[in-house]
Amino acid sequence: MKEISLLPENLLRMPSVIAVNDWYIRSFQEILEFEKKDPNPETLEIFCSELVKIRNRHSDVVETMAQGVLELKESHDVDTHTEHSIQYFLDRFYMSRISIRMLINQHTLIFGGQLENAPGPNRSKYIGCIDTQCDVVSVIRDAFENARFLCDQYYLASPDLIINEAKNNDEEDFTNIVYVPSHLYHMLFELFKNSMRAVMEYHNSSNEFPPITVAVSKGKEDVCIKMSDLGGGIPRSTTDHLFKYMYSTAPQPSKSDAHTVPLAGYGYGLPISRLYARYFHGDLVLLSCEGYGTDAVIYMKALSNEANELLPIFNKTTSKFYKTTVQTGDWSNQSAHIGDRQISTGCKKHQLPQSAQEALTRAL
Ligand code: P4A
Repeated sequence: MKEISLLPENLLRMPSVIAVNDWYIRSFQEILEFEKKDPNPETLEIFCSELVKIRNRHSDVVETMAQGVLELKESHDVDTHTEHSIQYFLDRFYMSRISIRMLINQHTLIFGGQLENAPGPNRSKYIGCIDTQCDVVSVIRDAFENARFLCDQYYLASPDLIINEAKNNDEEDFTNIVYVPSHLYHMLFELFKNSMRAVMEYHNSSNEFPPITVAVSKGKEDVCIKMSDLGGGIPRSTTDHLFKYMYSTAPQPSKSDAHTVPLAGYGYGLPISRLYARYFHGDLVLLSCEGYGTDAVIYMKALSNEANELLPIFNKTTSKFYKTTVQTGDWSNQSAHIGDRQISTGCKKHQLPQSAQEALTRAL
């Protein structure tokens, strides 16, 4: 909530942003009520139901913030610094939201009165929403089938799926990991929709569609899921934009249109999917070859003890970020709009500006 107040003023005045801010104020007040209460069973039960109420109140935060950004775009010229602040803010804001909702889910599942969590022979493999034996391959199939359903509806055809399990040693169920299946599903569903859309549109004049290939591997450090399509790829200059909130903000298809554009890339699918991956110290990267196809890789920590949550913290550095102006470039291609290629994952003091880093990587 303190960070919301640091947002650019013109964004803070947008009706949707005011609405979101009000939800947080109300929920914070409701939670504070419990600070003074005696934690008897009755209070704990009310606490659970208050949490459910709060979860529901905040269920449309992502869409509503997107609406706020849209309102800003339509009423103002957005400069690079504002765009930068918005990217920085939304990454941190949505990451906090992922974390808070995870906590609420854990609490309501574990203390919500269900008996499934009882110990004993019927003990579930779940701890709250954490699956201690999350079967990666079945989540892949599930996400594929659901994306395929939308694809068939819209394009009347769809590519097949090929899964390669890259088993290097005798480990039996190496694709079972400790994970939150809904997070993995969210990322995979998003990537399948993108790949299907690219494949269907690139091959629209033929009636054969090359399959989407998914490789699953496990090393010492990571479990990797690589999704490859032959959908023609995207220009290198566009790849970064797909993770930008400002760039991805387009009017939402109306509810009645939603069924006609099921694979449309509206909304914040990719940036939020990458946050899900990063939340447990993994990552999501895109690598595209224009004229050929796109690879997307989801990295997840192979060891669950390395997969603790990654959270934004609010301190003096945070507010400095919103105040400082965008750095001037020191490369020949950056004289004018330097901010264009900068990504806002933080502002570590001794780091090169990201744009310079990327340019350097490219030059090498
Ligand atoms: N080619 N490759 C991709 C897209 C195109 C692609 C694409 C035209 C662009 C935007 C979009 C959906 C697809 C892909 C896989 C990906 C991402 C992009 O994971 O084949 O909607 C935003």
